[in-house]
Amino acid sequence: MSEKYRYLLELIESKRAKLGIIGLGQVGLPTALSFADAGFSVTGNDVNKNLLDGLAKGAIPFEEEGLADLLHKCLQNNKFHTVERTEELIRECDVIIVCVPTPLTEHVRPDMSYLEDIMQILANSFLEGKLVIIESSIPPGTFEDMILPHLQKKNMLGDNVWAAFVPERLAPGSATREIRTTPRVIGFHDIASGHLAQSLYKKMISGQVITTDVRIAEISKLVENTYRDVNVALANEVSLICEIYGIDFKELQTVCNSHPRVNLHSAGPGVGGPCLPKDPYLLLNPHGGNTIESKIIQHARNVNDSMPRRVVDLIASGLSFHGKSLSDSKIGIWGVAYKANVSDTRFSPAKMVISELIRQGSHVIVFDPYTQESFGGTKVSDMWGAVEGSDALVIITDHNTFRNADLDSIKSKLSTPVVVDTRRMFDGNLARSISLTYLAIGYPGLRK
Ligand code: SAJ
Repeated sequence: MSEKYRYLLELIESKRAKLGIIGLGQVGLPTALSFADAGFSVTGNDVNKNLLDGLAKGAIPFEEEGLADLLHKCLQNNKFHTVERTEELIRECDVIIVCVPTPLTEHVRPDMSYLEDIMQILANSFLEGKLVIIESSIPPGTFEDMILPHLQKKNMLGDNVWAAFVPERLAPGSATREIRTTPRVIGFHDIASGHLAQSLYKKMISGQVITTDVRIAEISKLVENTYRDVNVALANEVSLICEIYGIDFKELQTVCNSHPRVNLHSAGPGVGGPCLPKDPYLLLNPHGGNTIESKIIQHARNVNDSMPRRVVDLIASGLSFHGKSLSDSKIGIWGVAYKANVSDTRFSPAKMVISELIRQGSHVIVFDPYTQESFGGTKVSDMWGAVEGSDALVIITDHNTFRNADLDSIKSKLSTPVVVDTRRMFDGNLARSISLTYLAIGYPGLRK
């Protein structure tokens, strides 16, 4: 191994290596602060200058348990700072970790523009002696056919520059905890890069570090989220079958999951967030290749995308039970975030539900304790403001805030006693026993 390699390894081992994180979103920021907390000096950079200004003042841009405390700590002990120019970060740092988004285009194809912009800057930078890590999710083939050619423009991989793909595995909402304990996958092309990346991540995480070929690492990331998406789709489809049989999906789930090899997921209003609705499409669209056909993966996407329509149908049937329709009703919504206790509303099923209700003429009142987003509904700042005088209360996100709400209070405040509980937060039997018109995904329908 070269002198430069040994020098960089020693910097990493002694935590004297300077780390630079490009992209300070829901992956980059927890990653930056966790490495800083582990003892490294970390520099962050993002195209969003307001975000950088806020971070310098200790403000975190999204809801994430423990992140604000971590930021304050890392600012106080001078382990974390930001720079406005990506070139400056690259110049300053020994290890560069890229955490920019790879979303979808409007044609449901991977949008690689953010990553390509960063790779252009890296290709034109002095990279000798540096390790570059890609954490962004990427279509299979991207590392070898796009990332490496950029990094090797002026350098030689494994000789004077090193690179690895280390897919992020952060679950929003428990990111600061899980980042240290979830096993990490290190994908590499040359052994020296794999070794450097492994020694770096072992300094920050207590979980297992798994090393593998870079192509396996690329595909594993996408398959993990596709696995979850397909399983949620199965749960959603089974919930519709339960409605036909007139049985309770939740009870069925408990019974089935007593089998040691069954893990029936939870049915709900649909699948949102920055990962699950997107990664199946990255999996099926290899870098520079044709779209791969997969009936099961595409069907799962379609099932999950169809669930918000099912929610609107449930609301309509609850109202019609009381002789009302969507167009003459006021509807209160609890929760617009894509899942419990986060502020993220990307791809949230709430968007389609609220838009469709508004399109059909409903007056929609929205409460979510974590976000100002209301998808066109009228935002209220108190959860009971969405219930008072409404013809239906619809729970879309199972935030803890709603967990202890009392069904009697809900009933007394509603104008028409309809509750549509897409997350099964409440006991349906109890709700119906106090004459609430209770409807839920995978729950027996109403009888006149
Ligand atoms: N959902 C259901 N039923 C379920 C589970 C989830 O309807 O049984 C819905 C949620 O309500 C939400 C969506 O699916 O709308 C996604 O939520 P999630 O908790 O499954 O996942 P994310 O998107 O927050 O995080 C996922 C995680 N991946 C896996 O669990 C395989 C996380 O570990 C990844 O790091 C993250 O994607 C990512 O960044 O890729």
